[in-house]
Amino acid sequence: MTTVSMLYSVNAIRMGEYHAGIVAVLGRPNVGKSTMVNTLVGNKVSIVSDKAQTTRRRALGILTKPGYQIAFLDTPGIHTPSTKLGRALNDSARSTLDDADALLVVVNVSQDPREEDRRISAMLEGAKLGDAKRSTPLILVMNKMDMLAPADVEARYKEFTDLFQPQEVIMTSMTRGDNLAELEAMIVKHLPEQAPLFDDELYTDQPMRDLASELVREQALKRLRQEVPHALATYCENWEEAEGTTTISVVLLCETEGQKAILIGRRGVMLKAIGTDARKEIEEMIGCHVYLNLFVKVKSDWRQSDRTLQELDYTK
Ligand SMILES: Nc1nc2c(ncn2[C@@H]2O[C@H](COP(=O)(O)OP(=O)(O)O)[C@@H](O)[C@H]2O)c(=O)[nH]1
Ligand SMILES: [Mg+2]
Repeated sequence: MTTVSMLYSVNAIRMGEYHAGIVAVLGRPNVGKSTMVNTLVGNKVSIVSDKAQTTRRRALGILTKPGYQIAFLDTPGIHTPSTKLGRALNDSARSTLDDADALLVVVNVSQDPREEDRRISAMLEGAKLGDAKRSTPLILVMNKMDMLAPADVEARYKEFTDLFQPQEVIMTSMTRGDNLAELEAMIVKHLPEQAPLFDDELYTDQPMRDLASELVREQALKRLRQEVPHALATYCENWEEAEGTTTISVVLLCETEGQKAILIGRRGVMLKAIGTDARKEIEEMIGCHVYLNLFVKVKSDWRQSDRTLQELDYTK
């Protein structure tokens, strides 16, 4: 009895000062945006690879703690588009800004600011943001500190803060785990005082089918070189649950017969390896035995097809 009423009163006090909001995560490809969201949320919300254009849909990653809830909107990076897919990814990153309570701009400190960093800065200042939005707090996350020579810290700090004019700056290493708790506290400080926006059991807004097909793509990206990664899309075609086993069919869509041959590999070795590792990850995610079927399909120029981009949900 006593315990229950004590708990109740603690909650009641906290509710009054609960902080919650949506944080848009921006930055050019490969700087560590998805790694950051996954690490802070503690679950795989977005897949990670060393290839550009790995993140293709806006994904919400939700971190709920007793005093606060941070909903990260992980975006496809802003980059110079050469295909309709590229343009759709840019538009998706831009539209994220309107929904955000705070902006996190992630940069790779081991390199100086690039053209794509400047485009993001211009976009943040530019006409696309209404006056009201210009006051949205901006936190600059200088990531990959583990790769920066100490002698370059000062110069890099100046270059990036000059470019983005942030309210706050933090230097992190996602792979080493440096400054993650500090980053979390910094974000919370800028969130409005309000009740949680999402159920506390939810860590993402993505359907399980999409997460499963993304886990297949992640395993494929790990093993592919050059052209194929950009031409690869995955989608879940079927999902059936029966007696402790879930049967899932995922299609790997590519653009040429040559890419298909690479994806399948000699005597099917490549596809088998992708399937084995993806199945383990999916089993861990849904907590039951999985039977995973993979199919490779070819559709020439799907990245230029509005209809396919819509079907794949890459335009939202
Ligand atoms: N050395 C180093 N690598 C990192 C760090 N953060 C992320 N990475 C790596 O950078 C690559 C791109 O990461 P990802 O999160 O997919 O970047 P995104 O495109 O911005 O979402 C991956 O290979 C990550 O493992 C970091 O702090 N240090
Ligand atoms: Mg990403």
